[in-house]
Amino acid sequence: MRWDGSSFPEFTPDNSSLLRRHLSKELFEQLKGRVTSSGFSLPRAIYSGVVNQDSSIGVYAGDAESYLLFSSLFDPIIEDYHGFSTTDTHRSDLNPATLSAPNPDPAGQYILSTRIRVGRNLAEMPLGPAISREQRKSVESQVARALSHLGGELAGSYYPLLNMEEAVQNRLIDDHFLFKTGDRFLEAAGLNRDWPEGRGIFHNREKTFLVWVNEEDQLRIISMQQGGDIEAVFTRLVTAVKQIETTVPFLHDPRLGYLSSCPTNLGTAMRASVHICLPKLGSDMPALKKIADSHHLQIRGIHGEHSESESGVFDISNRKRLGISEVECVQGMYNGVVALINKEKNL
Ligand code: ADP
Ligand code: CIR
Repeated sequence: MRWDGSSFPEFTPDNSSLLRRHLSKELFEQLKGRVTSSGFSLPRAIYSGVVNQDSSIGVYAGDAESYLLFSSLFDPIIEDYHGFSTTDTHRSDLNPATLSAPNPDPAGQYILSTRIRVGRNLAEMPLGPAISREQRKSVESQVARALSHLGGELAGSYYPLLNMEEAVQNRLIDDHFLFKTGDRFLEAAGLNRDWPEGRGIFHNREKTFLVWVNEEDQLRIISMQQGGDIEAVFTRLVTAVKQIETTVPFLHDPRLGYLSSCPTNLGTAMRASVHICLPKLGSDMPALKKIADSHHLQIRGIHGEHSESESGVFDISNRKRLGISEVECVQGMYNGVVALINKEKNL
C-alpha cells in the first residue's frame, strides 16, 4: 500500500492500532501542515502505521519537538499504552539495592536467559526518523568513542554493520545479540535510510553487555546472560548506562523521561525480559495471556517483536515503560515470572 500523505488515510476494518483509535479526520486536518524544526511532519510520523495496517501503535516521533507539536495525537496514544496522563510526571530509580528479584529458577528448569535493555538518543540530535546521514554518522562516532573508554567487564569492541560478513551478522541475529535487517515498520518510519551505514554493534567478550547503534533508537544498551539472575543483569546495565551518560548526554524530557522514536519506549525506555520455557501453560494461550495481563506483561516470540514462539519458549517482558521507575519495570516482570512459573509447576 502507498499513501501520499495529503488526505486522511484509509484504515482497514481489522486495523486495531492506537493510531487508528486516536486519529480523527479533524485531528489529521488540524495537524497535517505542521513541521518541526528538523523538518518532520505528521504524515511522516504516521506513515508506518498507514502502510502497515497490522501495526499495534503505528506512529513514530522524528525529534523531541514532535511530542509537543503533535501532542494532540501522541498524548492520547501515550495514555492508552502506558496509562500515563498529561498531568503525570515520570520518575526514575536506577538503584539495584531497591530491587528484590532473587533468581526465581535457580535449578534452571524454566528460564533460559534474561535480558534488560534501555533505549537512548543523543541530546541535541533529531531522532532516527528525521536524522540526516551526516548526523547519523556523527552519532556513530561519538558513541563508538564513548564505548571505547569502558573498562573491566564492560570493555569490548565496536563492529560496524558496513564491514560485517553476512555469516557473522546472521549468527549474531540468530543468537539474539543483533537487530534484524529490513524491518518493514522501521523501513516505513524512515529509520532504515542509508542502511547499513552508521549502524553497528558493540559488545564485550562474553556478549553479556551490548550496545546497538542507530537502529530504532540511537543507542540500545543491553545487558543479558543465560539463566534467571535478574539482579545481576540489572546491576550490569545500570553500571554501563551511568558510565556512558558521563560522556554522551542523552535526550531527556522532564515530563516524558528519556525520549525515543516509538512512544512505547518513552520514560525508562526499558524492556526487561526472560526467555522462558512454559510447555504446559503455553499450550493454553488464553490462560497464559490472562496471567501475563494481570501483571502488565507482554508476550513476544522467540526472535523478538513480531515473531512467533517456538517449542513452548516465550519472551516475557514489562509492557509499560513510562510513569514507572526502572526498578518497577524489572520488579513487575519478576513478579509476573514468579506467578507464571508457579502456574506451570501446578499444571
Ligand atoms: P527490543 O527488545 O530491543 O525491543 P526485540 O523484541 O526485537 O527488540 O528483541 C531483540 C532481540 O533480543 C531478539 O533477538 C530477541 O529474541 C532477543 N531477546 C529478547 N529478550 C531476550 C532474552 N530474555 N534472552 C535472550 N534474548 C532475548
Ligand atoms: C507497530 O506499531 O506495531 C510497530 N511500529 C512497533 C510498535 C512497538 N514498538 C516498538 O517495539 N518499539
